[in-house]
Amino acid sequence: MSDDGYDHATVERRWQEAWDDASVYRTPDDAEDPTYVLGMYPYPSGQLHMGHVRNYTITDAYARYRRMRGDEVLHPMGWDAFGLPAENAAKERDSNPADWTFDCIDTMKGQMEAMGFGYDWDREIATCVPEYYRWNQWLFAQFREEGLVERKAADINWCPSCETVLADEQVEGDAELCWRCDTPVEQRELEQWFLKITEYADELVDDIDRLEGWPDSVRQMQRNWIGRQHGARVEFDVSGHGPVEAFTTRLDTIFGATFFALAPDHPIAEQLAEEDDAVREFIDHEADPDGDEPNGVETALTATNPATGEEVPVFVADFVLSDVGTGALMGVPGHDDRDHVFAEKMGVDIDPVVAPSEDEVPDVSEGAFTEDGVLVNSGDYSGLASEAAREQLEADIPSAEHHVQYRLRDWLISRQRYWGTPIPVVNCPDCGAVTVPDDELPVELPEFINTTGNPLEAAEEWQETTCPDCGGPATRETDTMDTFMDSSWYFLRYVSPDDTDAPFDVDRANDWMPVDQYVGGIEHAVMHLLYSRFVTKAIADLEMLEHREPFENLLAQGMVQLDGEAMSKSKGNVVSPQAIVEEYGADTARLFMMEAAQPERDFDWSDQGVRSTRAFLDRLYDLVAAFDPATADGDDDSVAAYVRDETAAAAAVAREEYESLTFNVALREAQGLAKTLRQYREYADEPHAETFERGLETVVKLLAPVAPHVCEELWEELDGEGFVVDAAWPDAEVDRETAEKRRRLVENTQEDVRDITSVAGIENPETIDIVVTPDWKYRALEVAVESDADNLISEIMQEPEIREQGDDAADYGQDLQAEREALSLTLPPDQERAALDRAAWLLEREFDAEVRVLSPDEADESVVRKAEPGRPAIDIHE
Ligand code: ANZ
Ligand code: ZN
Repeated sequence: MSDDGYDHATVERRWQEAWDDASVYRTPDDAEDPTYVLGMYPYPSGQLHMGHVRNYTITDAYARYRRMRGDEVLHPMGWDAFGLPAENAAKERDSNPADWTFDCIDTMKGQMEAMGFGYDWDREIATCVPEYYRWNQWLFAQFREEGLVERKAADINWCPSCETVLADEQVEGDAELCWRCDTPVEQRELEQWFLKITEYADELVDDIDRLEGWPDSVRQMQRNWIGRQHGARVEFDVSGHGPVEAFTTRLDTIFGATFFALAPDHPIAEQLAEEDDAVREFIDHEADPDGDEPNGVETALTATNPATGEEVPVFVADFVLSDVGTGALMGVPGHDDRDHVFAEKMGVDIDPVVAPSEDEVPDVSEGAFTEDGVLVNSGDYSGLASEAAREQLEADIPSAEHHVQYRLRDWLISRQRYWGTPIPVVNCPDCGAVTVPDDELPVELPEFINTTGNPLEAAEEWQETTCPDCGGPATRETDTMDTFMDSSWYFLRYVSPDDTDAPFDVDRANDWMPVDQYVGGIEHAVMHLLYSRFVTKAIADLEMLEHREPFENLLAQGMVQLDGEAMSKSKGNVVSPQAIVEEYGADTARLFMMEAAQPERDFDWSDQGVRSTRAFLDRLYDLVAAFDPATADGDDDSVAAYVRDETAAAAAVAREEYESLTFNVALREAQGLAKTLRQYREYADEPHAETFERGLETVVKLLAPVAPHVCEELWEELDGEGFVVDAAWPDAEVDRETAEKRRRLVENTQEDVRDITSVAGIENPETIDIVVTPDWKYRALEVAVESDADNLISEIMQEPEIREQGDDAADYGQDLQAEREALSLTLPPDQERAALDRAAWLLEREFDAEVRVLSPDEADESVVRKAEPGRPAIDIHE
């Protein structure tokens, strides 16, 4: 027995080894349908940071909870091991990316083990080994066969410093800087490989509706990224050039189309630039597609508005984007904000053609009216509602055609880097780009060459090969794949990580997928999740998977901050998990994080908070260590009954909260119960052995998913069977609502006693009488809650037992009527009485007074009169 807590280093090491020896976290291949809990795998940067620790504690706690609920659980971990930082680090150190990466993995794996995360390490994967990336290549080949791969010249974002192509999301801010090195990004044209994610655009948007286990914010971000718009394509006749198509979502405004505008790289604009110096000058020097202000230049051309027959001016304008729609638009300054700004600048007519209502034509001289409404100044169409007008105009204008447009672009997967999956293609002078056949996969990376630019370009020997089709000399493709490819299906690989015949075992994947609970950072809300959804669907269409969505439930965890700012190396406000684990132990770090906030919320790191979490664990340890069931011979009295009630309530509430991953609330229950048990021991000297033991067991079980090591130690101390991580969740035959009513009753009563003693200036109360409500009042409340009559009083008075109370009943009826909106049923009087009886010791302890819980017939009428359901009358004597 001790009372200075526990030695975390010894305890944590001990149980990590014991779990390991017993292979506690292994998921057998023949598991039927394990609950699949997954944290987004990390990039092996070398150090686990607090964001990782939080992410993985969430999944770990949930996985452990599910295990205690009796589920088989799949909880794997792996490494997103390809990527630029390894290549850069290798260059700096003149080593190679593989060594650097595996060193980082070693370190981080050690740190994860020190945190006590319960992974099935037998299923560990690393994407940078040929055994993994060959399946990227295999999938690429399958997709190419299916027509989902395309090679085309494309304008790409090029970072001159990293000498690589960047995806749009790797270009940051208005200044367009490289996400890694902050160098301004340039545009270049290169032959690139694409995956045609746009073929799945409709399904990707439509299925978002079914992702009910995802946060709304993420669903909305996915919708916006895909950006599906319904509209029409319509032709304007451009002088000397013939019909030119424009895309519009607002065909209803066409009578107000007072100009026409072309993107600077529209073919007609490029042609004009040859003849017109002003256009040339604008395109070469003035156009700024990212600027806030729309700029443009008027051309000598005119366009015929097909609705009005009028000729309108044609501009080349930088706010018209070449890769949106057709690269041309009809300008409607009366109803589009940007067009309005542009028209004012260029002196173009601004006409209202849509109005809030027929007799309320808006003044659009100062700003556009952008909402739908009723058409005005629109010939035969005036008077139609916008929606109807769009349909009608689409039918009537010969060149108009319904068109659905997307913001989503095909996925550019080419990277001109070394440390990624080689794209399995051979370029043959005769046969073109030939896919490497299955039996020649994997195409392995050659030795790393330290050079500027793409090391694969320098690997000449590696490049030299023969064409799989004609056998003639050919060269290997030197592009590697975007690492988002690796992560777009890794969750399937965990199902059969050592499979040498296929990327994953099809039957098992059908049984085990989808991931039941996915957890990761909000920074992946768009790309990673969208690519994973796409690849899952594409794989399903290869008839390899029956599931079309990979992640059933998604939690985007909040950030760990310091003084309100995200922890980051560059800000120098990083708290190292390792230091915390050394000083306080992994359990403390885990528990502090989970109790500090709901997982979705950001929260501030607090040393004070960490210390008090550790102090709690020490007190709990001491409480358990000091308990000896052999000498505890307290009575099974009302106090014991109270403790049992609270034990059951805590288990029931915590269960619900674990279910919804609101660990902070669940943990509050465990801590509250621990406090109750401490108070019980102080109050009773010797507690009732069984009750106390059951209480301690429950606290330990409720904490075990979050603080597993110390709970394992305490479980052993309590002579629990096996590991606590395998123990069954305490079953609690109470419903939460009843438990909460009881708690509210007790708390309100405590509150009332405190108020009365302080208001009446009672310093040393001798007796506290608590008088429970008479039955008839409870009956009246029941009637009132159920009734929808206007007059509650007459409704209540229909009950004989109430009516016979006379004026008292009428008074109470009035009270009920007044509080009508807030009425809810309390515990029935017999339960109320029992609950108060059991809780009396809390008041006794607090006020050092005798506490009596009385029924109405045991008390003075004047006191009874004040008692109401849920609010007993209180009578204090000094
Ligand atoms: C006429 C019109 C009238 C439009 C109106 C809008 C409002 P949003 O604005 O996001 O809904 N557009 C078409 N092609 C474009 C291009 N290549 N570059 C830039 N803008 C282009 O997107 C749809 C609108 O974007 C289209 O509908 C078109 O302007 C503009 F009161 O046509 B609209
Ligand atoms: Zn060939």
